[in-house]
Amino acid sequence: MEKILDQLQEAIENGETQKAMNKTKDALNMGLRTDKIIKTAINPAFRDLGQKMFDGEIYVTDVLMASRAAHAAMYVMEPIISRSTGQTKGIVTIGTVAGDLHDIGKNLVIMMLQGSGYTVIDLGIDVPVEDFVEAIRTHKPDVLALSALLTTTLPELDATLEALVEAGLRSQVKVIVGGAPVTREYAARIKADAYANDLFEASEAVGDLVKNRIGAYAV
Ligand code: B1M
Repeated sequence: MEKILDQLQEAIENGETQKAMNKTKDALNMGLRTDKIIKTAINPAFRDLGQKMFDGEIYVTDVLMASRAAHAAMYVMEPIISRSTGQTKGIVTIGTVAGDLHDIGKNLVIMMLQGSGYTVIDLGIDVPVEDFVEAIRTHKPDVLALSALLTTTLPELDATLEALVEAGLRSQVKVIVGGAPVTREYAARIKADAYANDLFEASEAVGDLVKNRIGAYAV
């Protein structure tokens, strides 16, 4: 069982899209759960890639190829993760902050939220503060979910929360923040309502926020 996940991880790291899709299908056919596939093959692939990129062993183009292979694996799992429940549990507007092009983690969070029954409005990547503010006015979501993957784009989380206060919208929406460099302490400092470390925590935290509960992920 573990061998298939090693092979999937390797296929993603090598940017082998077709192989990544086939291995994901094989893993599902063997009865492996999507959360196990994500945690044991996809996440470690990006941990390795990140280290190799940091060490200068690979280039951005290699990471892009790997991203494509990971997207393909996610595409195979999407119908299982995003099984619609028919009725929406709440509306979540999500985006990656300005200056940041990373969206693999955000897209996993979206899949998880959709699979858990939320309506998700995805603003995409590199989203300016003003667009988040406008989206709150237009869509009136229950939750605003902000993703940041670079230490240099972390301040955009703070800037977005401040802009919501300035626009008089802060009390109308709960805000959850996440992404590799984000910590619970940082989330508390910028007065976000919740922080989540991964897609599973994000889904539980959004559940708490929508029900207006102070849950385990409140900051
Ligand atoms: Co980028 N990159 N990258 N990169 N990249 C990192 C983040 C980095 C850590 C790599 C490294 O140096 N070791 C580093 C950041 C260093 C830092 O800031 N401290 C880095 C850098 C430096 C850069 C560039 C500057 C490189 C360059 O050009 N010289 C550049 C910046 C571009 C930009 O954004 N302006 C860049 C570019 C890219 C690519 C475009 C090539 C590609 C992104 C492709 C894409 O996303 N479509 C890329 C990738 C893939 C990575 C790594 C290798 C992998 C990120 C990833 O997708 N992980 C990454 C290294 C690493 O993370 N180990 C790296 C897998 C994903 C499932 O995890 O995104 O963490 P993650 O999401 C998780 C959680 O964080 C959480 O849940 C997700 C699922 O469990 N989560 C949330 C995420 N958002 C959430 C929101 C929530 C809750 C939870 O609520 C709202």
